[in-house]
Amino acid sequence: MKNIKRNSGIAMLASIAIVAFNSCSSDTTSQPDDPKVYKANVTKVLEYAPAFGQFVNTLPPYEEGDTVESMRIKAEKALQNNAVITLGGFGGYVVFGFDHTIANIPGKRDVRILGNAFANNAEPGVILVAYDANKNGIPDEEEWFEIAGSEHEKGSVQSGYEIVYYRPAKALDDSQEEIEQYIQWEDNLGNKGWKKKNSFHHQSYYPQWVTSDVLRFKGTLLPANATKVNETESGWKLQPFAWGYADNYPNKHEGSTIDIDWAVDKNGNKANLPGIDFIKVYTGLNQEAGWLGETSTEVGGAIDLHLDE
Ligand SMILES: [Ca+2]
Ligand SMILES: [Ca+2]
Ligand SMILES: [Ca+2]
Repeated sequence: MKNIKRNSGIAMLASIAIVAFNSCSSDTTSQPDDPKVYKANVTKVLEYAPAFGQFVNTLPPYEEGDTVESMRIKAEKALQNNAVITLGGFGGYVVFGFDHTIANIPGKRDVRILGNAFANNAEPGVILVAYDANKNGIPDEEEWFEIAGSEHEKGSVQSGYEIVYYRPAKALDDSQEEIEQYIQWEDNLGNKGWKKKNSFHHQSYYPQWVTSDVLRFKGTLLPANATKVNETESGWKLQPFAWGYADNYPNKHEGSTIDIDWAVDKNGNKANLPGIDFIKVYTGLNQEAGWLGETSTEVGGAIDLHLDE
């Protein structure tokens, strides 16, 4: 009896050892990056740098003592939870990433970028994508490619556009002068003027954690999309572009998705990326639409459509 037990015990130990060996060897041969463990949504924000805007300092909220880094963390938490952050006027941007490479599946759209667009309220942002080709965990300058959307294709965009905004010197007193002549700006096409404040948002529109008195942005300027229909509160319509921009269609609409195949290099040639690790979105319009104020892209995360399936 004793011997039999002992033998079966040895046999059991041997089989456990074999199982352990097998699982060990299968671990080394199977894909270490099993797609099921990855998150479909944004996991990190690398940079948050809005321009001026009526939701700046509130989406996400600025508090006394906040820094570039603490605001980056607030933006990161917002995107992880699909809460929107504002990018302010032209050029303001956010750079975010994922815990895996989003595959570029041929013939399919790959990523949905979330915003807060609704009918007649499209505030299109330009999208750039980066594949971490050198695997150093950061998007290097030469790894960025622009998504060429419908307006790029039509040739109605202005590339190499640059704008400068100056910190407002006036006190926040909601006087008529402050409302009309709030933030001074100029661009590299010789345009300049004042960005207005409005009667709905009383906080500073200049990012309060930024120590510089000047905000500089450059990128591709999209054509104006606002039309004034009448003088009522709903009288301004911000029409969406056909495809290829952020905060341009409601989140469930196909228009909020992009195909990585739309990415092009600086000469407009297809980038042919196998996938992407990082996305940058910046406000693409320098436009003010009456009582609506400045047009500002909002971002609320992004979804890998292949993991979401
Ligand atoms: Ca694709
Ligand atoms: Ca890199
Ligand atoms: Ca918006």
